[in-house]
Amino acid sequence: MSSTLITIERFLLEQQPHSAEGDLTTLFYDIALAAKMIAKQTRRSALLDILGYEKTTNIQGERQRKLDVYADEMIYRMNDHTGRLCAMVSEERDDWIPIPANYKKGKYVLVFDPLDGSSNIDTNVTIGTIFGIFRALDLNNRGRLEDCLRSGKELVAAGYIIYGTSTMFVYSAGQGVHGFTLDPEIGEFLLTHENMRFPEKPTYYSMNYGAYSYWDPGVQAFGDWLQTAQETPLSARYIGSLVGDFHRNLLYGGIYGYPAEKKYSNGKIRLLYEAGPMAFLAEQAGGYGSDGYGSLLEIKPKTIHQRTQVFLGNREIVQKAEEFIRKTNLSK
Ligand code: AHM
Ligand code: MG
Repeated sequence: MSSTLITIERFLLEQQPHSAEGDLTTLFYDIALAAKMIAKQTRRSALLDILGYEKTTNIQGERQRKLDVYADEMIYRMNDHTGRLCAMVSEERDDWIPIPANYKKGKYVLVFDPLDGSSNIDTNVTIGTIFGIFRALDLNNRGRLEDCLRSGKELVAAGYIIYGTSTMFVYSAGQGVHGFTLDPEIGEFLLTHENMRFPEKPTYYSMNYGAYSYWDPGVQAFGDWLQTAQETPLSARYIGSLVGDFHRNLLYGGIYGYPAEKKYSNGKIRLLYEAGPMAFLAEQAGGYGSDGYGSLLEIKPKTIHQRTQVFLGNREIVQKAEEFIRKTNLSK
């Protein structure tokens, strides 16, 4: 924990000059500003009668909540005209988003889930925003689908905003993971967690055991091992909010898993704008992200909303999941 007051802007400019050069820094400012607007609206959502469903359905076949739509709009509007991006992808929109022809285009691609874990909104439980930033493949183009369909290992930066008891902005530009907490009185994100690392000793496992009977046998064997075969048993914590579950496990050590199951035969989590950025952050914090067979960062999405099985957290435990899954496959 830092004892001096360092704003996110100052940190980027002074501590991370390599990532602070030009557009990337200002892109972070814009995302942080959108995050403040979303945080404000999230806190007041019940008062503003903003809860409940929109009439529209998103590409995932899920009814959109009003706050999802607001968050999507905020991030889009903060970034469409700045000249820093050439394309965006949002969980809430069917297609990739080009930059309007009347605006200058930039060299980065922003992919995001504006409000993840949104089934938690009505119950006042933690939700989050997830984002990833890629460099465009060809700077001469205004942005194309292929600039968006990228593997996690190509990420220049990634991060999340957690709307919990306080609002935090956690990001990595490839030089460690750093966390900033919003002081709502002054409206600034202040550095509170410099160089976050998974503690060596894990504390929690976070998977929905309600779906156990639908998991593959290898995942079931891993699930059993998590519950029984530990010297010091881990504790179960699952709130069904990837950002919240990941953040807690980053601070205390552990694993988050969303295995393939009956309803989501390829897993539920989206590769491009959820699993990829989280795996990037996990690796930057000394952990690992896997689809159960290998690194999530190696998988190139074929479609922007592609789903994947996911295991994220302390490297040894995630590798244990791979071990169980591999063993069961071989014995088939
Ligand atoms: P969403 O993108 O529709 O909000 O869904 C993603 C969320 C994750 O944050 C969370 O871990 C998972 O879905 C919870 O799903 P479930 O309720 O099936 O456990
Ligand atoms: Mg989501």
